[in-house]
Amino acid sequence: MDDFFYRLIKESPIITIYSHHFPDGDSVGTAMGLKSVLLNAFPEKKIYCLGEDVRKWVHAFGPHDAADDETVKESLGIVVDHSAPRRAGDKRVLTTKNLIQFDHHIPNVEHYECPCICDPEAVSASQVVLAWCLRVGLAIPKDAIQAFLIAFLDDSVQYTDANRPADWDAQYKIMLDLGGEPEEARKFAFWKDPAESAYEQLLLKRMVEEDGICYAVMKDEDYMNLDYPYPAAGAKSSWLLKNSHARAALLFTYCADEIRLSARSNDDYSVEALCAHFGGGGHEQAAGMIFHSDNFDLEEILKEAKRRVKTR
Ligand SMILES: [Mn+2]
Repeated sequence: MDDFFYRLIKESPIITIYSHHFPDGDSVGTAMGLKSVLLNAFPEKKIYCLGEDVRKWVHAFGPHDAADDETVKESLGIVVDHSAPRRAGDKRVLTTKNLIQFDHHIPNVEHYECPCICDPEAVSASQVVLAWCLRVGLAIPKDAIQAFLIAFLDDSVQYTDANRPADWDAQYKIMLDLGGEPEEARKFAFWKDPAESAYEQLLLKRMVEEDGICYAVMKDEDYMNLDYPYPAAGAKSSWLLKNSHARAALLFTYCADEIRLSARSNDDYSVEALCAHFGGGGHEQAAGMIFHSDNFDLEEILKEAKRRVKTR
């Protein structure tokens, strides 16, 4: 697969790279880093990063590129950091001449029908792309390793120091050895949008802590009024856990007819088992699920979550 991807890229004069809908730092940083690696190796190519701009990541990487429909149709598309076309930041992803994918999400029922290099154990998609670049012998320019490092740090925030994957340090070291500058990267990865600080204050007000768990239920208008993006709002569960004394934090975030549960835990409390009980999944200490108004019963979920505290 490594060589197949390399050959396809080498043979394609036009390349479009796709971050996901409501992008996080990993999807944009991976796309921008890959663009830099490929432009460095193949300066004659036309390469475009396509997707949505959000303030925090424009601050770190600058805006996405613009490409017309014809260009997209003639291009090799490269999907990064998401598993299904529905999640793409630019829906023209399915109109490309060829399509390949780098990811670290466990493929869903709904997924891209294209060749994929995927490592579900990886902390970040940037790590998957970087590993491929190194395996096929591509040089990593300074701005690329910086983008990959910012991406990696951003996807790392979903873990606490206690529950981050065992190979986190090794991956971090690889990026520093390649010239990544951690202080500089942190300035961007942890740059705080003033809207985020305001949202955290709101979360603190809403947070309920009882019987060993804490939870908050956030509505569309809560983040929209602050101009704070939904994916960022929905991912504040680790922050919630850190700011409580609970064993598990459950963050419910509405987005139109969906209610996203993002759950995090500190010790041997398995939020994976909790989410699986309702049809979701993830990892022991970082799991989630999407509910819809017809299958969302907050009381039932809280009851189950508390029961699991008691049966320790
Ligand atoms: Mn990611």
